[in-house]
Amino acid sequence: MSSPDDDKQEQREAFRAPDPAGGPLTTDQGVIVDHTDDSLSAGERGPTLMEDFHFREKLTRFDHERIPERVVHARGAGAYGYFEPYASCAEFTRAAFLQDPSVRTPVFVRFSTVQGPKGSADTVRDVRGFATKFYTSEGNYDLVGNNFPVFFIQDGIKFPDFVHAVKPEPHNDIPTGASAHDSLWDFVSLQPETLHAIMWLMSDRAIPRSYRMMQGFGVHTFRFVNAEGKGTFVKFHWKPKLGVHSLVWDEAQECQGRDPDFNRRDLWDAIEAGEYPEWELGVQLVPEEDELSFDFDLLDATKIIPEEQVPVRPIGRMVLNRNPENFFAETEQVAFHTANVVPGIDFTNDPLLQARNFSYLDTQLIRLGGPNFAQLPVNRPVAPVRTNQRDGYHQSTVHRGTNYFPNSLGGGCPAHAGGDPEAYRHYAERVDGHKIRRRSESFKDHHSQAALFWNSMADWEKQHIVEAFRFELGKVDARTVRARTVEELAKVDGGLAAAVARGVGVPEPSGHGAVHKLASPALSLDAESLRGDGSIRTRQIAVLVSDGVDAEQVTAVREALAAEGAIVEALADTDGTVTGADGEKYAVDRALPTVASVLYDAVLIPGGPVDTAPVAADPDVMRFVRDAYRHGKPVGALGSGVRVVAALEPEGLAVSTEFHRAVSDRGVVTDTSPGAASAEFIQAFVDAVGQHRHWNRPPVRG
Ligand code: HDD
Repeated sequence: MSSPDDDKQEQREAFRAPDPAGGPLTTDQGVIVDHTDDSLSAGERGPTLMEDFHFREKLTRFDHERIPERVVHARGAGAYGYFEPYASCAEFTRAAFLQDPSVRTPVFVRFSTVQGPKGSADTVRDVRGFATKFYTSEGNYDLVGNNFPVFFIQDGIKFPDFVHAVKPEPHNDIPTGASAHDSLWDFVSLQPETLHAIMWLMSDRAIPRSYRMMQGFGVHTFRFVNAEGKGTFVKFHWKPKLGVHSLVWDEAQECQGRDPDFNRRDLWDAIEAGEYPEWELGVQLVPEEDELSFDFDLLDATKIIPEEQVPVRPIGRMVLNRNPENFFAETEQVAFHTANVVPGIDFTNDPLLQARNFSYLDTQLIRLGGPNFAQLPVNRPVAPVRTNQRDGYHQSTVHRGTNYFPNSLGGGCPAHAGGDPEAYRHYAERVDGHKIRRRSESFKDHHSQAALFWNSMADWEKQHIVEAFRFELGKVDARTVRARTVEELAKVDGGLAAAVARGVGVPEPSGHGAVHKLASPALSLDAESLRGDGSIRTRQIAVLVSDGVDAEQVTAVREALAAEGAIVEALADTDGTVTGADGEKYAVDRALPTVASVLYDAVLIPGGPVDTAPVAADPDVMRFVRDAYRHGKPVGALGSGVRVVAALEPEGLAVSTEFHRAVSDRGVVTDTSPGAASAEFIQAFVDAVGQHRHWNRPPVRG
């Protein structure tokens, strides 16, 4: 029996363009072209001729290469992979792809930022999209989620308002990819339902280290339906195997210049290197009878169900193992739609979800230029498609036979499934009520879960949140907007509001205490469950080398770190080689001026018998180490390399130069012994890298 995964592979082969090496260049009509560098002209210096069909076709095709970018989530990166369930979920859902652990369902995932255009930088402060298309045997299922579990508004009719507010200001199209401007904060300060998601936006969750290291959430409460027609409310969670890790704001901003493609490159490189990212799919299940037993409304997408209240139950895993072959054909043309569901998965009356069920199809029609986008290879289901839908722009299927139902001329086909248990049947929810344009009372508490998020943060996370608010509001020109936002924050937490007020020069609110007591420790990046397996696989480690370096030591350390799965690069003033202490040439991977500390997860300064004073004096090296330290990254130093780190002590960097012993202090791992690195040093450095960042350091100057 072939699995949907095999079917998708086969389909892909069928849609691949002919091998460019298989013959000469042709026109779109298949006519062989002998020359494509000069247009057809009347004489050597004469005008171009209209009859040059190759010229006209080439230019026309070029002029029409762009399609409208997505109105939101324009900037993205995607990859293929597969999903497999751990066990049958038949008790809750009849969805075929959640039944059999031996069946792999192919997927395509697109990660994205929201605000910025297609060419904007990756490491902006923003929500990240996490959209998954499952090509199941029963049709395509799209789980179109984000890396935050809550959204900014409760009803989709507000979406254009919210998006207009966060997008660049209409008069000057500023800022690109950023929320730090007047209109967003004006909206936020007047629309307190945004506050919970805003807390997430101000936290480090909004600047992920890697798409491979972020959680995903379906956000809405959906409904599972089993074969007996019994419904169960469900919230979806993706948890990355590598743990959840973030950048710091200063670093994220510098990354925007040093490598605007930081996140998409990271995803691409990891998959190319065979380091396939993996997520566990978990579900929070709520029996229908418990619908009204929470102190918030399950239909309100600005609320989470704390994990402590309803645990997340792991049900399967997803692995991304193949990069697209063509960005436009696949990542750009992929069309997600929340209403793409399969039997066993259904909607709830969440008004945000209901609006999305309209908006996604509508947006694809304009973006992909017509109704036939499901025929594009990346969107094409592996399940057979038989419809009476016909014609339209870009129709690429040659239909035969009748195109209406009922018919007798076509033998009554395609026939209704009738009582076929495989057919999709909407959950028979009982609904009755008056037509009203009014928000339910149960949606009216906007502050207690914003406070829950704040209360759940570690001290260092709270500090980052305060700094983020100060940065964002500090960029807002209208003082009234700053003040009104602080007033709203005072309803979340008095201490937070006061700290923000002090930073942005508006009056501190009177109350300074906690307003709400709720907390969910599982939300902190310090939570054990978000730390991953502690492995250092795919962490980028810079080794700063120079002439006189102990090359033997470097080679051994590199091998030890590579054995743990880290990616180690030797950096020096210039590319090429340095001359080791033994007189041998040692290869350099990159020249320091082409990179920066922000592109690495950790730095190591090896030793050498020569005096390292000249290295310490190198401003590039000092900046590299200082930045790594400031950003909480592990810093390792061996032998005389310790002196480089110690040179930064006057600026506030804490370093132990204890003699001839591996010492690990707040992620600074040193050993002044000359020669080979000890096993203790390697272990301490690996542990420090495995922790990702070290927040308990004194601040450095400079
Ligand atoms: Fe949306 C794209 C996620 C609310 C309307 N959305 C889009 C994408 C993601 C999300 C990940 C990009 C998909 C891709 O990679 O192609 N959106 C969300 C989440 C929401 C949400 C998690 C709240 C829980 N969205 C939302 C609302 C509306 C939209 C309330 C409109 C009523 N979203 C769209 C859209 C987009 C879109 C305009 C733009 C491009 C596209 O759909 O294909 O239709």
